[in-house]
Amino acid sequence: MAAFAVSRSALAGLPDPVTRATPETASPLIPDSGRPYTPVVTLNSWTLPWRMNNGVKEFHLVAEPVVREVAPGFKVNMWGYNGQSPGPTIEVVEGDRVRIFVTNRLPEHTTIHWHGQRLPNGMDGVGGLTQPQIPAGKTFVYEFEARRPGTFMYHPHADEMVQMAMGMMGFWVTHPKTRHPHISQVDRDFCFLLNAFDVEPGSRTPKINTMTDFNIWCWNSRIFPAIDSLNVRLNDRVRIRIGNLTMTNHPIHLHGHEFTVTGTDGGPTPPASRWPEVTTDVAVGQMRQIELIADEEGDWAIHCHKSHHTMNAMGHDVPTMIGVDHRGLIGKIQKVVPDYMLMGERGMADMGAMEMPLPDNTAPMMTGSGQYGPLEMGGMFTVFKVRRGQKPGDYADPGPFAHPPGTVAREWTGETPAAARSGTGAASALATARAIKPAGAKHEH
Ligand SMILES: [Cu+2]
Repeated sequence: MAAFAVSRSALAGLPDPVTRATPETASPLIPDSGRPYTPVVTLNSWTLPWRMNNGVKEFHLVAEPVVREVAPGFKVNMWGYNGQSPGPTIEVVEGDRVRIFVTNRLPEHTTIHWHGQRLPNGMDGVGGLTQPQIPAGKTFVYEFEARRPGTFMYHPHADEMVQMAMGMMGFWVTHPKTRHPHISQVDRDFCFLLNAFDVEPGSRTPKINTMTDFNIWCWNSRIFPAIDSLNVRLNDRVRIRIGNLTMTNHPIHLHGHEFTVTGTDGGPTPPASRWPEVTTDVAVGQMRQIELIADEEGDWAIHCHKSHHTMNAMGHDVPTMIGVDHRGLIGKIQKVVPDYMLMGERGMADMGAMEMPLPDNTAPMMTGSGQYGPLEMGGMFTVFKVRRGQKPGDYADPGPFAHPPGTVAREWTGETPAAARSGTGAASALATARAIKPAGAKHEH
């Protein structure tokens, strides 16, 4: 209870903290005061409203325990800000004077570090080094000028291993105040954080001492198919900002388009330094912003390319059974263990469709269905939906792509020509060499 003892009088004069109860993607927050800008859309999250006070933008963040719906039917006890993990995105404009009140409703002290910002050293948020810790129940205030435009994030620099493993983090975007030569104006601007948790199947609270062996790979504390799709209009210029607060790197891959990396947490990259990519690695503690013209209609996958990161929690001790012939064996086992089920004899794709009994509050390992069946995906995966008919400013999910006739891979029912094999080349040359080797010849090096 002590953690909730922030009295009304202690909060007098502060902006009321705004909280949010749902994990849906909020509409972009159109600025109603201060300099104008084109707002971002934070996947399965929202932007924190502010108030202007004598020319200063005032925000109020509340660090507190939250329950995050990571996927329908799978809720996790986390720590976050203003009702959610991650916390709300903070959007300001280059040159803004920013004042952020931070109320600590956690059971232990915290701080907030403003990753990537130019600011006075004492506003950098490193507990013990640049400021005293914010004790449980207290409110501190940070104030600085948002000096350079770019893509940033915020997170505690206090009991970091625990607090970040529990989901404390948020996005920060500083928009340019005028046209910037290295920052293009885009039609859609998305952002999300890469984060990871270790939640045992059937439990509700992350294990906080896990170093690398996480099992829930999230974008903004959500897993596929609960990560909203990125819905754009054909030929939109699109920017996607990604920050990594997990303990490993994530090669983020977009299908069907090339993009360029136009910025890092260090700021916009000079155009002469850019080259086309379809995958960009986002290392630990890094931010990348990518840009592209969405000029191919369709439902394009966007995902981490580490295949274990596009799955949800699974047993780690499952042996590889591909190619093992179990015929005859399974019936014998089922006489003793009636629920015995065989996994993976022909690969593990069947898992995507299988209705396995799962412990309560557990996400299926591979899931999500498209118009052609199960995707066999989880974790860090969603869909980039490009549509001719998507209205400007409309972020609603347009549903599955209607493929033009004759443009979907299909079963071949005609004559099947003999497959060419490479074995007539190198392998037979080797066989010939062996054949002509005199018996008893020694190895030469
Ligand atoms: Cu990954």
